[in-house]
Amino acid sequence: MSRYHIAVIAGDGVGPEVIAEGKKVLNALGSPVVTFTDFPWSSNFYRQTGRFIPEGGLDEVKGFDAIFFGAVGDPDIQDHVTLNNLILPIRRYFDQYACVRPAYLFHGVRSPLADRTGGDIDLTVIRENTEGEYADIGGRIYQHTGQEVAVQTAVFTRHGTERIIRYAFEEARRRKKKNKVTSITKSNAQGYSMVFWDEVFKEVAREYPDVRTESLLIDAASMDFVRRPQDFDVVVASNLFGDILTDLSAIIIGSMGLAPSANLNPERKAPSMFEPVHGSAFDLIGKGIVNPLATILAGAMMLDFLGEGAACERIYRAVADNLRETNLRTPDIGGSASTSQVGDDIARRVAG
Ligand code: GGG
Repeated sequence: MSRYHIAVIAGDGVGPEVIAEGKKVLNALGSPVVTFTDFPWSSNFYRQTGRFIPEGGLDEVKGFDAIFFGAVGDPDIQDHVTLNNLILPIRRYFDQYACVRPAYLFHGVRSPLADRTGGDIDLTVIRENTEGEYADIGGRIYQHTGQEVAVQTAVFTRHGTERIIRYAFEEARRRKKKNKVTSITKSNAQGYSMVFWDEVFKEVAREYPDVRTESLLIDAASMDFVRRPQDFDVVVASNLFGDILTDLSAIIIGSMGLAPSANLNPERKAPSMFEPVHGSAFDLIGKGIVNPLATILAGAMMLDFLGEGAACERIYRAVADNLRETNLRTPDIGGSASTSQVGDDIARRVAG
């Protein structure tokens, strides 16, 4: 029987609440056996120790099969501090360059878009996860004077751009759905980096003559996610554009609480990390009503990546059945159930 050792970083805000339900569902599987080791890395840990991740912490996590992550963000700490000291270093250290964010409109969930029903939206955004606009390069001078200057540099390497675009084409083949990749840039205004991205996209596309392609500007793509979401299959975008588009893809399938995310090191030289797309949601902390399904689905993605396709399928089916058959759901998708009631229902279905 397979046994997987998972490093758990519940993090901030509602992170511990959703992670508890994610673990509950993974434990309910029985097989494969998933064991958890909790790491307290978070904004509270930073307040206590002065660090988000202790010295040598990442090397400690390196030996695990995967990382299960909750959320990051704290009302009293600037967001760029939490991000740049917790989640971004993990993505970079383990070269988790492919951020995979599927968006599926489940039967029984209401999309805010008119006339869209279950299955109408089924796309996945592949977000470049280690460079682009999130490269921590820049500076400020003459702060708090009239001459103040701030510079932030986006980094697009051939290595990084080629590999994420290639990953997107492979994903289109793997999904066997519309067999299409849409590339997102802003190359009409960003004449260096994004024109470069467009060129690499065309080059890599030649290796995949069986896959249809489309290139859109981010502004047009945002409009089209609302106007014609059914036309998208795999969408590949830079770090920033992928981040923004996946809030949009989450809300058109009904809720941020339904959107899982995988930060993959596809070569498996280091652990990959699985988390909900949503953040720490300060307004929901401690109320017991945060939707755990994004985290539960992230757990399913984790099993799939570990080679446990059947276990992944059991969790997906349990979520789909819950949403189609019951109103046992949290308030963000029109129910009145608590976080743990939803987790209990999914766990019961998974245990079969
Ligand atoms: N669970 C994901 C999370 O906590 N996200 C907070 C956030 O703002 N993340 C930015 C990012 O994903 O790059």
